[in-house]
Amino acid sequence: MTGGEAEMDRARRLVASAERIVVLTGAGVSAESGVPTFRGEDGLWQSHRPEELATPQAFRRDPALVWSWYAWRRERVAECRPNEGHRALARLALLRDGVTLVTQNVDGLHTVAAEEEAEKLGVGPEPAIPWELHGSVFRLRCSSCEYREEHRVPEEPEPVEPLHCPECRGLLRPDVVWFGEMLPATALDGAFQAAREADLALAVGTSAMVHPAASVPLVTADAGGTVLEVNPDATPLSRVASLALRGPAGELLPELLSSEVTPQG
Ligand code: BV8
Ligand code: ZN
Repeated sequence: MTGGEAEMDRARRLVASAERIVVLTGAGVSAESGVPTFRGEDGLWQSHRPEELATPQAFRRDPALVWSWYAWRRERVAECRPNEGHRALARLALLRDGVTLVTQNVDGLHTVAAEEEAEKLGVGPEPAIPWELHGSVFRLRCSSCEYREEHRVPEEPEPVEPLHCPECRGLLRPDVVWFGEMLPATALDGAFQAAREADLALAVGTSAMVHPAASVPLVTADAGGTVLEVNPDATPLSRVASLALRGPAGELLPELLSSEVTPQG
C-alpha cells in the first residue's frame, strides 16, 4: 500500500467510526467546478484586493464597481455545476445521520448538489443543505431595510448599477458577508453547535485564513474531536489535523466517502 493509499485507508476508518461529522468547505471544493478561488494564482483577488471590493466601505464608495464584480461572479458561477466532491458530501449528509455541512462559499453549489442527489434518492434535500456562513451571491438584500430576494442571473445582461429596493428604494446589495460584517447568527450558531458536538471535522478546500469560519474545525479539536484536512496544500489548520489528504477534493472525497455513500440495499 503506497503512502497515499495508507492515508486514505486511515481516513476512511476515521469517517466510518465517527458518530457526528461537521464539514467546513471553502472555495477549493468548487475549484473543479470552474469557480475561481480567492487566493490561488488564478484567484479572484489577484485582480482586485478584498478591501477594494468585499467590504461595506467599498460598496458605499463605489456601488457600481462592487455590484458589477458580483454580477460578473454570478454569471460565472451560474454556468458551473457541482462536482463529484459536492455530490459525495451531499450523499454523506443524506445517507448518514449526524452530518452537518458548513460552507464559506457563496456559489450555492452545495445546495444544487443537495437537491439533485436527494432527487435521485427520493428523499428531501434538507440534511445536505449547508449552513452558508458567508451568504450567497444568488440572494440580494437591501442596504437600508430588511428586504431580501432570491436573484437568479437574468437572461439579459445585468445592469451595472445596483438595483433599488422595492420597499424603501434603498440600494440592493449581494446577500454576502463582507469583511468587518457579522456572520448570520443562525448559521454561525448552527455551525459552532455542530462543531462542538462533532467527533470528526473535515476541512475541505479552505485556506483557513478567514475567521470566525476557519475556527469551526478548531472548535471540534478543542472539544477532543479529530480534524481531517482535504487540500492539495498545507494550511493553518494542518497543525491540528490528525491526517491530511493532499489532493483535489473532486477526486479525494468520492474515494474517501464511497463506502458511506453507496446506498445500502
Ligand atoms: C468579522 C464573502 C467581526 C464575500 C468573504 C486578523 C486576524 C483574524 C481575523 C481578522 C483579522 N483582521 C480582520 C479579521 C476579521 C476578518 C478576517 O478573518 N480577515 C482575514 C482575511 C484575516 N473576518 C471578518 O471580517 C468576518 N467578520 O470578523 O466580523 C465583527 C465583530 C463584531 C461586530 C462586527 C463585525 C467576515 C469574513 C467574511 C468575509 N467574506 N466572502 C465574497 O465571497 O465576496 S471571505 C472569502 O474568503 C470567501 O467567503 C471565502 O470562502 C473565504 C475563505 O477563503 P477560502 O474559501 O478558504 O478560499 P481560498 O481561495 O482562500 O483558499 C482555497 C483553498 O482551496 C486553498 O487552501 C487551496 O489550496 C485549496 N484548493 C484549491 N483547489 C482545490 C483545493 N482544495 C481542494 N480541492 C481542490 N481542487
Ligand atoms: Zn429597503
